[in-house]
Amino acid sequence: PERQYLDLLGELLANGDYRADRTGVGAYSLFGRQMRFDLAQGFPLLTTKRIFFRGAVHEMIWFLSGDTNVGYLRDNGVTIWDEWADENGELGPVYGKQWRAWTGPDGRTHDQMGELVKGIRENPASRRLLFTGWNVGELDRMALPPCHMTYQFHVADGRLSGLVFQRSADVFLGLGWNVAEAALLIHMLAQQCDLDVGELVWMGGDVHLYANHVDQARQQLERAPRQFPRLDLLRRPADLFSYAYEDFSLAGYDPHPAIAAAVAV
Ligand code: THF
Repeated sequence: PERQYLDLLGELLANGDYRADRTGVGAYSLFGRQMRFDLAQGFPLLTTKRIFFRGAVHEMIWFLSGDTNVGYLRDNGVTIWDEWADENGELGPVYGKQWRAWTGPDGRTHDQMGELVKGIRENPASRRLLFTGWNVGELDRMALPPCHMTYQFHVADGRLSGLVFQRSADVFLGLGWNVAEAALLIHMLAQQCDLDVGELVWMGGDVHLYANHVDQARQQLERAPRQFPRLDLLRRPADLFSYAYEDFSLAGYDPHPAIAAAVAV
């Protein structure tokens, strides 16, 4: 299963189209790729380099809380959003705001995540089980427009599957996190809706390898993937917004060492 990710890295090295990008770093880019992970077979956390799982859990809890200030993350030792925050730690109306309190034209707010849980429970055959962070009218106030911008869910045979559309994917640094967090969300939603986990379908638009990650990518490709770990939820919280870091238990995660790389801002 990790092979899909490694193949994508290899394809970027071989065929990525080089361009000067917004950040000034430069990147090799491909357009339109898909990966699929059967979550019943394991939790898709890369093993060819260690992914900071605790950080990913905290980021997802933070999104779900509706928070858009990096204070919570910093308090928990997660610094991944610091580069984009203003002097007060604010990021503008990014993910958490749109997921939990999208403001409509009449000024009413919409809790997309609350509605999603209700939708999965009450109308599992619906083709509208989705949420999006791409609020066009507020993009200019966001520190960064959402990368993993739209999620859709599907129930079949008692299993919950999820699809994420990511318009822009930093394949070496961010993608391992993005996949893990989408998988976490499916596990939480499935638990809350009394379903088993199904598939995670990841779809990328502009899929890229930053020029200063090329050596790291080659190093990672020399490593043999190991078995994915298993995720256990140790408690069933009252709702989707009451999970704590301690509720997530990873069994059998035996990755190769982390590989340091600079993030393009
Ligand atoms: N911008 C860019 N250029 N890449 C991204 O992946 C990205 N994001 C978020 C917003 N903008 C982005 C921020 N998420 C790391 C991980 C996730 C990030 C940003 C940075 C990172 O540096 N990870 C390192 C070290 C982690 C640590 O130990 O603190 C790693 O090795 O994984 C993607 O959504």
